[in-house]
Amino acid sequence: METRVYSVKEDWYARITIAVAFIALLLGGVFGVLQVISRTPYWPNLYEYLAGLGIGGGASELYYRGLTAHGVLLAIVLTTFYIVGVSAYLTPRVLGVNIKPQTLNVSLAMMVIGTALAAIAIIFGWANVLYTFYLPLVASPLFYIGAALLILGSWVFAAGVFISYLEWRRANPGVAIPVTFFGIMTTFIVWIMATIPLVFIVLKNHVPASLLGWEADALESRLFFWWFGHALVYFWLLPAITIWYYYVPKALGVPLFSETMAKIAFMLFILASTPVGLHHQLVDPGINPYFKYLQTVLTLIVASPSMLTAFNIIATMERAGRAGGGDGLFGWLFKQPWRDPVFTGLILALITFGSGGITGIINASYQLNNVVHNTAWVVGHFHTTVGTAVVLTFMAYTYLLIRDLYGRNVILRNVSLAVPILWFVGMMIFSISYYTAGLAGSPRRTSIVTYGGSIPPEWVLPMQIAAIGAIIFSLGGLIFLVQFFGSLASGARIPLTQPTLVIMNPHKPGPATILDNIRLIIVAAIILNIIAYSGALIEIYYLRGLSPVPPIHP
Ligand code: HAS
Repeated sequence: METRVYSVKEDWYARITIAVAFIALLLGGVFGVLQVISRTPYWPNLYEYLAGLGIGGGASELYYRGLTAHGVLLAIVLTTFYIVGVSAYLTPRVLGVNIKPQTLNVSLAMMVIGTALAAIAIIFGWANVLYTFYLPLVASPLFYIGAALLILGSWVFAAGVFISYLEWRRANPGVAIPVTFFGIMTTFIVWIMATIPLVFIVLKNHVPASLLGWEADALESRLFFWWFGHALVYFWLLPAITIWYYYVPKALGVPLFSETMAKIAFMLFILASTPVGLHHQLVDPGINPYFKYLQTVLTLIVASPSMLTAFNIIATMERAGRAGGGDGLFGWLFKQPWRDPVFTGLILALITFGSGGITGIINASYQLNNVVHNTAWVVGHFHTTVGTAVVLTFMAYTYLLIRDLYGRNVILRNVSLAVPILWFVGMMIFSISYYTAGLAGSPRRTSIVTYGGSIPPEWVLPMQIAAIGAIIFSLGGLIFLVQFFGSLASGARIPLTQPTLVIMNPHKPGPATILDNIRLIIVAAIILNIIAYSGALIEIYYLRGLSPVPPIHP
C-alpha cells in the first residue's frame, strides 16, 4: 500500500523561504549589474552618477556598500533560504516523517528577523565590510546580530531535520538511508561543523570589537573565518548535488548509476569539507607552509567527490541514452530530454561546474595561487561554482516547485528553456573573460580599475567582454524572476495533490551498510579537523602570539 506524506507545515515554510531566496536574487542581481557596469573600463561608472545625486558617501563608498549587499544577498541569504526551503519540501516526502512544526516556526522567525537587521545595517552603509567581514574592518553590531540570528535559525531548522531522521530510523531499523535524504543530512552536518568556528570567532572578536572597540588579531580572525568559509561552499553545493541525484534519474526514467558511489561522495564531503580553509590563506604570512601543504592535500581529497558526482550523473545519462537507442561514442547524448528546462538547467549547471572545479584546483595549488589570488580570476571561479552550479540548479528545479509546491502553472512556459541557455552562455563569456583579465593581474574587490592611474590594455577587452556576458546571464535571471513571481501572482491555479513515498522514492531502499553509519564519519571528520588545525592554532596562540589592532570603521 502506498504511504501518503502529509507536509502542509513544511510546504508553508518552503513557500515563504524560497520566495525570500528569490527576492534576494532580484536585489542581489541589481547590485551585480551596477557593479559590473561601473567596473568596466571606459563604461559609465553608475556609482559616480548615484553619488552625484547625493546618495551615499561617494562612488567608492557606494561600490563597497553595493558589493557587500551583492555578496550577502546572493552568497548568504539566497542560498541559506533556498536550502532550508527545498530541504523542508523534500524531507517529509522522502522520509515519510514530518519535521517538528515548532522548529519550522522558530527557525523562520529567527532567519527573517536576522536578515532584516543585517539588511538595515548594509543599506544604511553601516557594514561596508563585504561578505567576508575581515577584521580589523568592523561593521555595526546590527550586522553581526543579524547574521548570528540567520545562522542560529538555520541550526534550529537543522535540528528539526535531525529529529525527523531519528524518528525515521526508529521506525526503519537496518534500512539504508534514501540517497536524497542522505544529501540533505550531509548538507546540514557540514553546515553545523562549518559554523561552529565562525560563531566562536564572531563572539570572541567581531562583536567585542564592534560593540566595545576592543582590539583583535586579524590573522586569528581570518583563520577561523576560512575554517568556516570553505565548508560554506559545500553547504551551497550539496543541495545542488542532491537535486542532480534526485531529478536526473527521475527525468530519464532510470535508476541512478550508483547509489553507493553517491553515498561515498557525500561521506567524503562530510570528512573533508571543513579541514581545508588554509587554501584561502596560501599567501597569508604567519602560517607555517607545512600546515598549508597539509590542507592542500586535504583540498584535493575534497575535490574528488565532485568528480565522482560528475561521473555518476554522466553515466546515468549514458545508460538512459543507450537504452533509448543512442549508439556510437556520443549517440546517447542526443537521446536526452534537452527540451525539459529543468533537466537542461541541471546539466548545464553541472558542465559549468567543470570549469569552476578545475579553476578551484588551480587556486588550491600553492604556486599558482600566487598568480591568481585576489584577481578577477577568482571572480570567474566563484561565478561558475556558486553562481552557476548552485544558482542555476536552484532556478531550474524551481520550475517544478512552482507547480508542485505553489500549485501554479508556470507563465511564459515557452521561454523557460531560454533561461538556462542564457545563464550558461552568459556565464561562460563572463567567467572566461574574468579568468583572462585575472591572469593579466586585474584585481578584484577594488572600486578602482586603474593601475596607478592608467588601465593596462590587457585588462580592457576581457573586462568589456565580461560585462556583455554578465548582461546576457542577467537577462536569463530576469526572465526567470518574471516567471517565478508572475506565476505566483497570476499563474493558473492547479490543485495540489499529496505525493506518496513510492513516487518520491521509486526504488525501495535496501538494507543499511557501513555507508549508512554517519556517526563514524562525523567522528573521523572531527579527528581530521584537529589534525589539520592544531598546528596552525598552536603557532598563532603560543609561538607567534596575537598582535591585536584597533578596529577600523570603513
Ligand atoms: Fe572555491 C575561492 C578552491 C569549489 C566557491 N571558491 C572561492 C571563493 C568562492 C568559492 C565563493 O584553493 C571566493 C572566496 C572569497 O571571497 O575570497 N574551490 C576550490 C576547490 C574546489 C572549489 C579545490 N568553490 C568551490 C565550490 C564553490 C566555491 C563548489 C561554491 C559552490 N576556491 C578554491 C580556492 C580559493 C577559492 C583555493 C581561494 C582563491 C584565492 O586565492 O582567493 C573543488 O571543490 C572543486 C572540485 C570540482 C571539480 C569539478 C568536477 C567536474 C565536474 C563537471 C564535469 C563536466 C563534464 C562535461 C566533464 C574537480 C563537476 C560533461 C558533459 C556532458 C554533456 C554532461
